[in-house]
Amino acid sequence: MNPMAEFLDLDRYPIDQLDDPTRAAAVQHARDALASQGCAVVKDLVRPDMVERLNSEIVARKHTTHYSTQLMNPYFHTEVDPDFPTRHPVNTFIERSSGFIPGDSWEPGSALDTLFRSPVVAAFIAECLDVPELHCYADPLAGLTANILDPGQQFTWHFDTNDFAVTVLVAEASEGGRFEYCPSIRSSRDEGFEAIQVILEGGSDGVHTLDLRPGDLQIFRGRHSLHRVSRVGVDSTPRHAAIFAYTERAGVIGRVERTRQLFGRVLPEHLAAERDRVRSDALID
Ligand SMILES: O=C(O)CCC(=O)C(=O)O
Ligand SMILES: [Fe+2]
Repeated sequence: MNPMAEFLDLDRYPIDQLDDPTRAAAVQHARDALASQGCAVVKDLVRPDMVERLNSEIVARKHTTHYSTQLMNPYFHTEVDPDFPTRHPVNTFIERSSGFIPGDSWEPGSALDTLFRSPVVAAFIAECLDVPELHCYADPLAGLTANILDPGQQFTWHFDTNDFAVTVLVAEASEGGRFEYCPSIRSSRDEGFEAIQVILEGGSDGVHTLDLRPGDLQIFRGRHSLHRVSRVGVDSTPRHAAIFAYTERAGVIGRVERTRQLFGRVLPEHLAAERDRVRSDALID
């Protein structure tokens, strides 16, 4: 039996059986959703008892969460840029008040780390994204994280630096804490500032709200799709999401500035990687 059987509903999604037509159908379903929405959800992939276990692991490490409350623009910047008008996405700052449990909080052998490092899971996600192979993001802090939104917190509108993110919702908020996104609001050739500003000022045209439940796996292309997690109600239960970061190339590591912002510290690996960095596009960040 595949060791992942304890973690995943392999009856419904036999992702360990490369030739199984049910697996092929799940891949096709995800590819279609990614092509049309930039977002795919594999419903109930993680078994309910495993979701409970993952949540206990998160709760046990919650004291290591790095919370940062700041006003930021969609590019994670916090300072006014005088080269842009006042009413412009670059100069529109909204509260982000969530936190991350960092990668070095999970010891090898923990359930969350095992799921993240499962070759069966990575190969399935690679196929869904139609890329030859995926490697676990080598960043020691940002590779495997849990995004924590406690009552009253929100993760405002932003773009991800990575081309895609993989999320498993582990505990949902009883009020608020919904994942909302605007597919392809910018592209590598067009910043889409006007449309972005409309959303930042409260517009809802083109905003999708995801029906995400604990145990669902979400694959999201967040480089071009503005997205947020809406405010968790003050009387709500907290929202916990495991975030698995993968890269197409092996050995990729995060930026120093962003790492400090998200985790409050950097490791020597980050400083070394900063020296020989190659960017894939020219978008602001
Ligand atoms: O918690 C989530 O569902 C995703 C949060 C997010 O957008 C991010 O961490 O970049
Ligand atoms: Fe994001």
